[in-house]
Amino acid sequence: MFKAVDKGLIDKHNSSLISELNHDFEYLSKKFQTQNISIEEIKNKLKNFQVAVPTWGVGTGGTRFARFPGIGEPQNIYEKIEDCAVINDLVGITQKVSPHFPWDNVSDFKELKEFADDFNIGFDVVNSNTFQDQGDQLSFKHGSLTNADKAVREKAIKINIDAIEAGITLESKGLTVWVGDGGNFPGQISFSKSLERYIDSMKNIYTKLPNDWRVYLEHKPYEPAFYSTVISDWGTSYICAKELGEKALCLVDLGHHLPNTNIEMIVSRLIDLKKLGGFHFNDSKFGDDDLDAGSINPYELFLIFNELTEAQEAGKLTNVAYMIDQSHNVTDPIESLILSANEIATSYAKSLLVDQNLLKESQDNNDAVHCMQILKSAFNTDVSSLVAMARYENSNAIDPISVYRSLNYKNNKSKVRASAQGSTSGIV
Ligand SMILES: [Mn+2]
Repeated sequence: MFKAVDKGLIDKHNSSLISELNHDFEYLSKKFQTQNISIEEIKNKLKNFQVAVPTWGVGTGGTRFARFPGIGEPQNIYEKIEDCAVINDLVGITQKVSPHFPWDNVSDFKELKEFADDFNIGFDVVNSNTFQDQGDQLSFKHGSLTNADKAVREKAIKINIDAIEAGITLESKGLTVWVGDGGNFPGQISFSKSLERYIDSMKNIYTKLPNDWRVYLEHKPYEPAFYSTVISDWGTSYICAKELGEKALCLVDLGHHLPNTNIEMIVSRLIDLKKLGGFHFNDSKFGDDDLDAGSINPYELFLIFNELTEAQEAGKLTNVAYMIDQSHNVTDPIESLILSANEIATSYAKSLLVDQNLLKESQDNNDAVHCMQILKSAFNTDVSSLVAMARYENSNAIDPISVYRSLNYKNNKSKVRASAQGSTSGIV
C-alpha cells in the first residue's frame, strides 16, 4: 500500500540502482561468510525493525530565538500524517507516528484513525503536553503535575487522561509523560513536595491506563527550568516508575543528559532493573540540542544498540518503544527523518555484528584491547548495502533521498497548503 509516493517511481529509481547494490551486497555477504555471520538473518531483522516518527518532527522546529519555516509545511495532524507517509513509503521502517496532545488538535479521533489507516500509518505511543498553556486561567507557568495549586495539577492530570482516551481510539498502547516542572531559583520550589506531588498526580493517571498499556516517564536535567528540574535524571525516573507499578517504565531521550554522560551504561542499568521502556533518538553536543540522530556521535548510538542487542540475545529485553525526537531547524524535516531512520537502522545492524560470546570471553580475560577491537570492528563495517537491501526487499527505496527530491514534494504542497503561521517550536 503506497499512497503518498507513487510505487512506480520507487521501482524506476530502484531499477537503475539494483545492479550496483547486488554487487555491494554480494561482497558484504562473502565477507560475512568468512566471519560466520548470517547476512540473511541480519537482513530479516532489519526488515522487521520499526522506529516511530513524531508528528511534531515533520514541522520545522525552532529555538527560543526564532523559527524559520520551510515551504509547504504541514499545518495540521492530517497534513503531518501525509508527510509521515512519504517517509514510510520510502524507508518502510517508520510505519507508526507518535502524536502529541493537545498540540495535535483533533476533534474526531475515529476519523483521524481512518485517515491514517488509508495511508498505512498506525499510531505509536501518545505524548501529553503540559509544558505550555492551553489558553485558560489555570497556568502551567509554575509547573503542571507538580504545581502547588491542586486545580492546576488536576488540569494537567486531565490532559494526560484525555491523551490516553484519544490513544485508545487510535489503537496506541502507551503514553509518554515529560514535564518541564522545576525552578529557576534556589528555594523557589520544595524538592521534596514537588516530587511527592508528581508521584501523586502520576498515580491518578496510572489508574486510567488500560491493562495492555504502558506509561513512559521521560527525564531531563534542565530546561525550561534552569536551577532544578523535578524529574531530572534516570535515578529519579526509576524511583517514580517503581513507585507507580509494573506498567510504568523509563524512557531515555538521548539529548536529555549532561555532556559526557555514559548513556549506554544507563541503558544497561535500566535493562537490569527491568524498567527500560523506550527511547527518543536524537543527537547532541552540548545539551538537549535535538540534532539528527547519529549526526554527531554515531559511535554512541551504536554502543546503545550494542547494549540492547546483548540484552535481546540474553532474553532480557521485551518491547522497547523506539521513537525519533528531534528538531529540524535548517533542513527539510522529511529529509532529516529519512536519514535519521537510516542511521538508527544502521546502528542496529552494526550491533548485530558484535560477537557477544567473544566479547564476554575477552572481558573475562581482561583483554581491554580485544574488547575494543570487537566493538570497533563491528562499528567500522560498512553495512549500507545491507540496510539498503532490506529496504529494497520491503519494496521501499534503495536511495530514499534521491526519490524524495525527484518528487518536488514540498514545492507542490506549498501550492495547496496554507503558509506557516506563528512560531510553534518542536522541542520535547
Ligand atoms: Mn523527548
